[in-house]
Amino acid sequence: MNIYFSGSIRGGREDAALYRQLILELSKYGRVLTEHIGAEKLNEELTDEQIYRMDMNWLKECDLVVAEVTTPSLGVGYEIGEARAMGKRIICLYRPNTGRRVSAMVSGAPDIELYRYTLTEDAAALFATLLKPPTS
Ligand code: 6IA
Repeated sequence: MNIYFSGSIRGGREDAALYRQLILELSKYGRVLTEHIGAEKLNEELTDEQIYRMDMNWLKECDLVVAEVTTPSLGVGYEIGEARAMGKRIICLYRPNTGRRVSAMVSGAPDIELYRYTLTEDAAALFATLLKPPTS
């Protein structure tokens, strides 16, 4: 299973370490195509056009999108919208204890799975109930 992990980059990197942990957990269930979202340092060599093309191709290839939506990001919202139009399964994760409120365009969408959590361990337990590990 190819997993597209989506998380804020220019929207703010406050949660980068958390993204790293979530990506590590998700890699138990499939190949995470976007491991760089959790990277401490981002590759600044690509042009915006290259980034867009690369990400849209990965989005087409993926079987599942997992988006951490606590830090609001235009790019994450855009990817969720595109993935929804492609008919992909979308799991959104959100931490209400940060005091932020998730956009109604995510929480109100009937075909987006939205889960609230606090700790990485909670998200890990959630993945265990929602996703199946690869059989071989
Ligand atoms: O609007 P944002 O930048 O917060 O959007 C974040 C989302 O857009 C992520 O889920 C990524 O999939 C995608 N994205 C945005 N920027 C990049 C990037 N490099 N590399 C890969 N995916 C990206 C940005 C480096 C830049 C600071 C030069």
